[in-house]
Amino acid sequence: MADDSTTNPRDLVDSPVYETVIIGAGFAGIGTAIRLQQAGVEDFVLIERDTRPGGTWRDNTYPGAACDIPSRLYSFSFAPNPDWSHTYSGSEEILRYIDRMVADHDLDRRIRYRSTVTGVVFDEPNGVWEVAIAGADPVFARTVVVASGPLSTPGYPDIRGIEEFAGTRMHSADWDHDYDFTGKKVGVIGTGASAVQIIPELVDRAAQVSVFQRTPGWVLPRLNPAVSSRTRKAYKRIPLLQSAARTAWYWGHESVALGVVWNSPLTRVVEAVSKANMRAQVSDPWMRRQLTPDFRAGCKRLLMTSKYYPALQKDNCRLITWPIARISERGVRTVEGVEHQFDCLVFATGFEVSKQGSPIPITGREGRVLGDEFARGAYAYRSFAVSGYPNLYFTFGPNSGPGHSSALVYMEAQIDAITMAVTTVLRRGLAVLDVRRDAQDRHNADIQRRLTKTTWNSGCSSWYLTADGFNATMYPGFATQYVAQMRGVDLTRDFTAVALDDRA
Ligand code: N01
Repeated sequence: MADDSTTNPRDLVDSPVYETVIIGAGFAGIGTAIRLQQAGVEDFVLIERDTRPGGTWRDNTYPGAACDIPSRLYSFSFAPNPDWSHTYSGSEEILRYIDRMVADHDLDRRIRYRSTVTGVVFDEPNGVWEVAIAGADPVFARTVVVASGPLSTPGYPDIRGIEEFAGTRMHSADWDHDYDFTGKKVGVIGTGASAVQIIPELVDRAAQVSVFQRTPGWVLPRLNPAVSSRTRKAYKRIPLLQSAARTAWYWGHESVALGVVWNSPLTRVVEAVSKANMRAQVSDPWMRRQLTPDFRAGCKRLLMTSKYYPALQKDNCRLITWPIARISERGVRTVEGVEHQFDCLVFATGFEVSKQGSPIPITGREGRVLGDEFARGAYAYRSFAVSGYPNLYFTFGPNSGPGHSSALVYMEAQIDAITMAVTTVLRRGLAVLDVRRDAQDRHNADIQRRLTKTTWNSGCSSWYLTADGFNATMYPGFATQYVAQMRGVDLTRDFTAVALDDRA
C-alpha cells in the first residue's frame, strides 16, 4: 500500500475504500444508513450476514413474538408510521416497517447480504479499517459502524446433557416453523421476556406444556387495543397528531423510570401494582408463592403481558420450579429425581452477551484488541466511541440500554451522533477522529457512580451484569438525559483529530 499523507484513503489501497461500512442491517444499521444518506453521505455499504434485513425482528419469529413497547415509540421519529394496527406490534408488522424504510430510502442496493464480518482491523498507517468477511475479500472503510446488535447470538444454557436430547430442540431466536406442535409434549426452559410471549401460544397448540422456571419475574399487564381506522386516517392527515401521541408515550415511560431505573420508594409501588395484577390473575396461593419474585422490580427486565398467568393455569400447562439437574435423551431431569419426557424442548434462555459490544473481534491502534481491554467489562465514551479505535462507532455500545423506554429512542440519539462524526470527518478533511482517553474515563466514572443507585445493581443476576457484577449494559437515567448526553458529544473538545494533510 502506498503511504501518501495527502491522499484520500480511497487511493491508498488496491480495494475500494468506502466512506462508511455499517455492520448489520437491523434497526440500527438501517437507521444509520437513512441518516447518513439524508446528510449527503452516499459512499457506504451495509454488510449483513443474513439474506434479508430486519435483525432482531427477522430472527425472533417465535409464536407470539411482539414488542412490549408501544409502536408509536418503538419506531424512528424520522420515519413515522401512521398505519400501526395496534398499540403494541407483533414481529411481522415491525419487520414490514423495516422493509418499508429500506424500500422508501432505496437501501437494498447498498446491502451486501450473506456476508459475515469476521474481524475488523485498523490499518494505522493508512487510517482505514479493514473489514474481513468470511469467504470473501475484505472491504476497507474510513469509518466503521458496529450495528450488529447486543442480543444477536442465541444463548443455550450450560445444562449437563443438553446434547443428548433426542427430540426436537429449538431456541426462541431460531424457531422451527415447520414443526407441528399439535398433540406434542413440550418443555420450555426460561421465563424471561421471550418465554412469557411464547408460552401462551404453545399452550393453545400443544398437548402439554411444562414451564421450567428458575427465577420468577415481575409481571405488569399489557393490554393491546387495536388502532381504529379513523385514528389511522387522522394520523395520516395530521402528522402532528402522531408526534403528539409519541410524545405522550415518551413522557409516560419517563415517569415509569422513577420506579424502575432507580431503587427508590417508587420501586415498591411498581411491585405493589405487579402483586395486585398477580392476585387478580392467579387464584392458587401455591402458584402465587412460586411466581413471586425475590428481587427488586426492574433489576431484571419487567415482563409486560396479560396472557402469561392465564396460560400457566390452563389444564395442559405445568409450572415446574424444581431446579434442573440435567437434560437426558428423553427430556429434563429435575433435582428431586423426576424425569419429565418431551417431544420438543424450547430454549427461551436469552442470548450470548458479548463483552466487547459485538461478537466481532476488533483490533485498533497499536494492535490493541478490544475484547482484551474489555475483559473485566466494556466501557466507551458516551456509549458509542472507544479511545484507540478511531472512526469506529457502536450502536448499543456500553451502557446504552434503557430499562424503561424504547430502545429506538436511544438508538436514534446514537445514530445522530454517528452521523455528526462521519460528516465532520468529511467536512474537515480528517483522516482520524479518536476519542480522548480522559473524556472517556470521566464519562465512565460518572456512569458507574450513578449505576450504584439503580435497580440493576441491587442484587439480582441478569444479562445486564457480567459474572463479576459489572454493569456495562444499562444507562442509569432518563431517556431525556441519554438523548442530551448524545447531543452533547463534543468532537472538538473530547476527540483528537488528525487531518489528512497533517499525517506524518
Ligand atoms: O432472555 P432472558 P429473553 N436453567 O435472558 C432462564 C429482549 N426482549 O430472550 O432469570 C434454567 O431475559 C433465565 O432464568 P434466570 C429484552 O431486552 C425484548 O427472554 O437467569 N433457566 C430466564 O428466565 C430481554 O431482556 C422483547 O434465573 C435458565 C431465561 O432463561 C432480552 O431480549 C421481547 C438457565 C432467559 O431470559 C432477553 O430476553 C423479548 C438455566 N441454566 C425479549 N439459563 C420486547 O418485547 C437461563 N435460564 C422488546
